[in-house]
Amino acid sequence: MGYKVAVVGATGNVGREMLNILAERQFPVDKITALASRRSLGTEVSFGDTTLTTEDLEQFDFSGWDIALFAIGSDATKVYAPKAAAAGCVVIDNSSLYRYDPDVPLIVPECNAEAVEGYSARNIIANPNCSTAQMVVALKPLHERAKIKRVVVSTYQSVSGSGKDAIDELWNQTKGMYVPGQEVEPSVYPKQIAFNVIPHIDKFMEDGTTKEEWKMVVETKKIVDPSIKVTATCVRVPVFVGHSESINIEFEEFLDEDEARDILREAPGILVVDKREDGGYATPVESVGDYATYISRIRQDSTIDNGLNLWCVSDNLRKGAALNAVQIAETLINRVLSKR
Ligand code: 11C
Repeated sequence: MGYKVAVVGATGNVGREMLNILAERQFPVDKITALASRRSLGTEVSFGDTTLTTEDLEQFDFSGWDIALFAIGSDATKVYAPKAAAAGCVVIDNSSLYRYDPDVPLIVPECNAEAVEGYSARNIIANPNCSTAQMVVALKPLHERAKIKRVVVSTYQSVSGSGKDAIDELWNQTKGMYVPGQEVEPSVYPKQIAFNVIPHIDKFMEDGTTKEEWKMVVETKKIVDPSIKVTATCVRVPVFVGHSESINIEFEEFLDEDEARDILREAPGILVVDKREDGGYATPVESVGDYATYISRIRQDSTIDNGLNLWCVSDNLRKGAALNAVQIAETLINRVLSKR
């Protein structure tokens, strides 16, 4: 049996990846539509070997549609997600709008697939922030073995996390460095991103952290365990696609680095690349276009009793957004819709 699936925001970076991944994974689709704002109306997007012409989101009637994958900003989501949900279509939302709503499950299927059953309270399921998604895939299997007390994470996040204009800004600013008169002033970012790093993602909170850092704290608690303490520093780096994270973990119990490596090798969604030699680790360039979250540099932290360090890399447009959303849709089908 197939399903009627709408991709909302189909012309954006994440929307296009959603269509690619639905096709790649042979998602059971009976009918598919690509929806976009008036501005992008009529744009053609690929779905496997076929081409879809975008339809007008504003006019669209979601009645009779099973699943809508939303990849638009929070403001537009606030208007259209409740419309879709009220029409009986389950919304899987990539924005941050509903993530912290207690009636909306926030899901990374490798960690808390069972939470999908809570979808019916609002007919909405939330997809986490990209930097959280890849981290919790690594934390969950380790937490099950040795109970995590505290995580200290620093991120190295690619510009694709800020959308197409940011990709253009990095590209044009980099080229402009070498061409007199073609220098590109910062516009998407508050400082130069080419050949630089910026310790600031999303808006500042009152306590001096940023919203991106806050999201990593709150979302990890909701997805894995509210008892885990997380402190984060989120940094933008001049990389097009692929977020990296340096993660320091303190456990309740001792966990040997070799055992941790074995646990992660067996864990769903993870590929361990961890040879202690030149190039024996993953970098964001290698993660592009992949489903896996790569884990490298697994090692004991000898400054505390029960500590480990690791390096975590993933394609932020895939596991951090589109892939996770499609995996949620698959989980919804397997655990709920197919049983009706
Ligand atoms: C970034 N993590 O890299 C952000 C993008 O809450 O879904 C995704 C923001 C979000 O800028």
